Order: sequence, then C-alpha cells, then structure tokens
Amino acid sequence: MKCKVCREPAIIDIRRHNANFCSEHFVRYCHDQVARSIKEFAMCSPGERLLVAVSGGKDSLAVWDILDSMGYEADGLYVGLGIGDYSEGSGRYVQAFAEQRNLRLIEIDLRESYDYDVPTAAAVTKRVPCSACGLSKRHLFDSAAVDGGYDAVVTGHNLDDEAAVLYGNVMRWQTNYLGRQKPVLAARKGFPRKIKPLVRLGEREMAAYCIVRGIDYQVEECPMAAGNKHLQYKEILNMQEAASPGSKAAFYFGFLRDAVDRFDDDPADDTLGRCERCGAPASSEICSFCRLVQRTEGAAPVSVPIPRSKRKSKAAERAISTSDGVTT
Ligand code: Q46
Ligand code: ZN
Ligand code: ZN
Repeated sequence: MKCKVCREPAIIDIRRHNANFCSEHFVRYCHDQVARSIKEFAMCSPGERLLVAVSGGKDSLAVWDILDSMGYEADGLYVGLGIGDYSEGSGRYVQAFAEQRNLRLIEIDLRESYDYDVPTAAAVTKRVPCSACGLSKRHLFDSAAVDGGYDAVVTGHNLDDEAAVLYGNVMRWQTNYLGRQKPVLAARKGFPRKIKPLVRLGEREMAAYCIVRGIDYQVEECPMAAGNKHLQYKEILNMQEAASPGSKAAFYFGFLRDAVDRFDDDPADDTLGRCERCGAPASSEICSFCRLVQRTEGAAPVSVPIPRSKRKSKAAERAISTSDGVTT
C-alpha cells in the first residue's frame, strides 16, 4: 500500500476516494478537505474569531487542531457536564491539549456555575440525560459566543455523524429538522453562526488524524449514550459503506445539493422574544435553560450511571436529531 502522492508506504486507505496516504500527506488531505468545506459552504473567513465547542473526544480536538494549524483564531469552550469519571477524563484531555498548544480555553462547569449536573437534571426532569445535556450545551455555546463577540461556533460533527442524523431524520420524515441540517447555519437574532468543518471527513479518518498528530483524546463513549438510535444508524450506514464505498458521502452531499432547500428553515425562530432572566432568545418569558436551572434548584445530586430504558433511547434520539450538540 503506497501513498497516492509520494509513493512512500501508506498508513491509511480511504476507500471512498480510492486513495492511500502516508502520514504527511494524510494530514495534508485532512486540511484540504476542511479548507474545501469552509470555502464551498462559506463557513468562515480568515480574521474571524471562532469558538470551538470541545468535548475531549477526537473530532472536536481534531477540528480545533486543524483550524489552529490553518491560521484561524480559534478559542475552545468546554462544558463540564458532571457525568462522573467520563467528564473528569474529558476535561483533562481538553486542558492538556490547550496547554500544549498555548490555546485559549473557556471552561464552564454546570455544577459550579448553575448548581446542577446532567445526571441530576435527568432525574429531576424525568427525561433522558441527552435531553438536558443537549439543551445546556446549546444554550451555553450560543451565549458564550454571543457574549464573547465570536463570529461562529465550530462543532466537530463529521461525515458519519451527519449521515447518521440525516438517516434518522429521513426514516421518520422529521422535516423540521431536515431543513436545518446544513454544514453552516447563519447567525440569527441572538444566535451565533454555527459551522461544521469536518463534514467531508469520516470518523475513522479523525481517529487516525489524532494518532498521527499526537492528540490524546477521550476514547471512552459517554456512559449515557448507550442504546441510542444514533449509534444504530451509524452501524447500518457502516454496513452499507463497506458494501459500497462512498455511500455515506453520496447520501449526505446529495441531500445538501438536491433536497435540503426544499425543507423549511425554522422561520418561527425570528419571532422569538428574550428570556427575562438571561436575555437569551426565548419563546416564553423564561428560556428553557433558565427553566431547567430553576427546576434543579436544591435537588440532591444524582450519580452516574442512570439505568437504560426504552424511553431513554427515544428521547436520546430526539435530543440528537438536530445534531447541535458536541460530538466526541
Ligand atoms: S455527552 Fe450528553 Fe452526549 Fe452523553 S449525555 Fe448524551 S448528549 S451522550 S454528545
Ligand atoms: Zn505521501
Ligand atoms: Zn434564560
């Protein structure tokens, strides 16, 4: 197996491109794919300030590394979710990464700042952890970006994530979500622009990128993700991809080219008011994040893990349908 560019021994084969790369040209390939996405979807421009939502997993650390290497001014934002050892480990990977590269990292800990954590919020609301988790992350990413004057929030969603979310939304014809499944969402009143520069790169490529670049990341999955449909959709698509390389990319990019504009882009958001407590966009007097903070006030902390249930799987899938959260 030889590198397509230099004919030296290759370290990875990418079947959908019918190409193998050595480590040097693989890194270049990843950067080229990100540069192509940024240009094609007009995600951001040099000189803009970017806020990368980092979870400690491979994708978010890789996208931060790539943007920094490409010369973008990119700070990191990490939200401590309070999911036991998983969150403690994730935080350490993010801190080490930022320190090694001398990058600015903003840290918000749910327990310290808002006196709740994801397991406790799940118990209080009697909903799956991903529901309170997704809500908290979306709110904190948006408000940190708006308050900090950033031009865009960056997330590490890769091609596998986007294809799996699309598959789930198509399976159930979630047309309200389909219209928002774009690699860039423009800024709207009170919401920052959101961009996904990794949409041309697969999960396996991002893991390989981290190894080649010496990025230590949280390999362990979130203990509260078990059983959600998103992982099942990935498995289905992986089987399809193995039988027919290029299927995921054809599915996702064909959707962007021919179908996404046929679905509504959530026009109702433009009529949103302001939360009386925090000033964030809200459809009632208090935004859903502040309502969650109110509901968890004084609740006794709950530890991890929370038992699985069918109800959990369904809500986890709903929470992930917009693919707005941080990926690992
Ligand atoms: S961290 Fe949070 Fe994910 Fe864990 S609780 Fe669910 S949403 S699975 S990206
Ligand atoms: Zn090479
Ligand atoms: Zn609020």
